[in-house]
Amino acid sequence: MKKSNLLFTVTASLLFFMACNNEAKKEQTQDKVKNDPATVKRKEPVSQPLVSHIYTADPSAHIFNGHIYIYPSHDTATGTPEDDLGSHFDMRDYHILSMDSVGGEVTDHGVALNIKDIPWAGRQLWAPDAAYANNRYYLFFPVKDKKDVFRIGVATSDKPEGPFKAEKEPIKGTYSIDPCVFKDDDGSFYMYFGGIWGGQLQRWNNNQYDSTAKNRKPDTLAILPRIAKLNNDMKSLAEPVKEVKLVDKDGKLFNEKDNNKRFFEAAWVFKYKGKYYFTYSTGDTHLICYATGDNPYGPFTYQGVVLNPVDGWTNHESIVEINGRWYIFYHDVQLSGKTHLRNVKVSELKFNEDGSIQPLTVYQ
Ligand code: FUB
Repeated sequence: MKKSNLLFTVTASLLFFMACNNEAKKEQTQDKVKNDPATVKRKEPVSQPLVSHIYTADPSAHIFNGHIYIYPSHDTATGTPEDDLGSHFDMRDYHILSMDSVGGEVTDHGVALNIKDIPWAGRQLWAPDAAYANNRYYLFFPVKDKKDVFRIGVATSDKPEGPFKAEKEPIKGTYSIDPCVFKDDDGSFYMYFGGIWGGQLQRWNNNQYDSTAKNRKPDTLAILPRIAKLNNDMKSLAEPVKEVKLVDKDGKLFNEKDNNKRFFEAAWVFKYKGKYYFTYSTGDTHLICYATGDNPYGPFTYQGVVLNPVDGWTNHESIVEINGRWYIFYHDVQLSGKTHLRNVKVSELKFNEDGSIQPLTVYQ
């Protein structure tokens, strides 16, 4: 090789090496910027809290008299220390919200029921639901009794927004949390309920209470949600409480370790094109999932995710049709950044032609 050619080759290689090195350095810097919390662009929520003057969670939405009524928990900063059983979710009353359309003005109707006015209640008014029957409105609510055992109570009103008057005793035979009262096309009402961990469902086997029962081990069958038909008085169960089977596509029950699919809490049931949709939260994996079945008792076959995790630990959904569109009501912690001070939101939900739900992510 001639001397001049050699010089050209060495210079070209050097320039090439320098260019590559610069590119690598640039990529490293870009990566650093991308991952630096100070420069990370915060994901923006696609929906805003429905109200911001109080904290609200666990929204159960219903259409009554042509208006949208939302029955949420009312989160409050009571100062109760946080623990694994959720003692910091120390709610003491309910406020009912209403609006005429999604995106419209939201009215807070004030205190609809106070824990002081529930004769048997101890502490922690958790996620409620409501129903209309017998020309009255029924508010179903979980609260710990004076022995610190969660039970489900009922209160009545002649108005959807209350005020509600609680019955003297919890509904006989009920336990745990998160009642969801579903009305079937034939007019029958069914109550779904249950929640594990702080919701105490692990303490109930064959409807018998065992205060010493612990959360299940990963390789054992997952605890199942519960159902019972309601009597016409809407204040009592028409039958013993049964388990609701939640199974995979092969008809197999989930194990506790299948915690991105197994039931944790927040049952909500609706009907779409003749099928029953059982939706629920997976709790520690923070998903809202759904399973479908052919009758209110199930079994329900797991289908997939409805709502991906939101900011905060818990989530709790209700899904309703409003003027031909479907909406999911849920909560996150946009206003406070604190697990137990949540705010309710609503987003549109889309179905595919085959009845499957398009999984929703509520940040962009
Ligand atoms: O709000 C208290 C509990 O947190 C509810 O009952 C659960 O569904 C979870 O959202």
